[in-house]
Amino acid sequence: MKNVLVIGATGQIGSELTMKLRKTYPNGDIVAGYITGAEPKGELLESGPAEIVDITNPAQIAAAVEKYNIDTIYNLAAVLSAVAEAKPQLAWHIGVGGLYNTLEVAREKKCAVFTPSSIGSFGPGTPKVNTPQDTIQRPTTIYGVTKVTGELLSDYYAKRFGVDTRSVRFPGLISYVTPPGGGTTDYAVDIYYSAVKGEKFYCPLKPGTFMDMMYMPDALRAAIEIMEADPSKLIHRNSFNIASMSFDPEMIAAKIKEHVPGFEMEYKLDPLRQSIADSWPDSLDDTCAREEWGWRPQYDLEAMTIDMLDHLKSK
Ligand code: AKB
Repeated sequence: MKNVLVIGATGQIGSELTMKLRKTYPNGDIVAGYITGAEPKGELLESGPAEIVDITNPAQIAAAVEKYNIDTIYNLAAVLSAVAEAKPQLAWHIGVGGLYNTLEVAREKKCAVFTPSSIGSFGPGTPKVNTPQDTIQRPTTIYGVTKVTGELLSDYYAKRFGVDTRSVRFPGLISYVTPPGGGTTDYAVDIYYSAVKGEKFYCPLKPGTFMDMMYMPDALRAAIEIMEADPSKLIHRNSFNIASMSFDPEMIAAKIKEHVPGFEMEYKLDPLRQSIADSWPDSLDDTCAREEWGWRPQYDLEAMTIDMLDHLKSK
């Protein structure tokens, strides 16, 4: 990996991944692809090149790939699960149409492509606990439908055209840098902001709603390590289960209370988010990622909570 295009570089994952890629590959061009209205700012803008790359516009993707002699594309454009239910056509247009545009450019220009899948690619028929790598994927959300389609399309381009597509199924991602927008797992980010501001947190999900979650530094490392993995060891491609922690609202609230004793949480259910969360697994089995490319998480709930609270307090 030398010259990288990050599509969606100003989003929740992109803003941090672009910076990490720039530090990891200081001799390459790491291009921040953004859309009008979501321009890069500060360090992200100043530390490397940036181009307007709307994933629904194949000419813009191709122009950036050509201009910077790109060899790897990180496709991070997505409409998250809860917003996707309100805008299913847009979710498909970006999630599947955008991926198709990216894969076609990658086929012509011989780029590798990373497109994250999600725990949302599973559905109510999937085994809920320790969800295996290869299992039933019949999601009931449009977000999940786009993710399963993305996994299949990416595998197809690898098999049919030799495009080096690889990816992971991200759990809910937790970070103190760029807030997420419109996801089902977002409560696990918002809760830290409320705790640090000294506000009561109103939880949109009910007790006992378990989902896999991951601290952003682990997620960024996974995204780079899978693209650096020895291809001869990979049995799977799109997409690998990865996991680091699974908790419900009670557990994260109790952990925060250990560090912020006055913290309070009340339940104020959001039926849409609850129904989405109920259709997703409680925890994934990531044995294949561990065996095929050495995946190991570094943060558990305790380590993440300490780091999140420290950073948000100084923010
Ligand atoms: C969402 O909640 O939509 C995302 C995801 C789990 O993919 N964070």
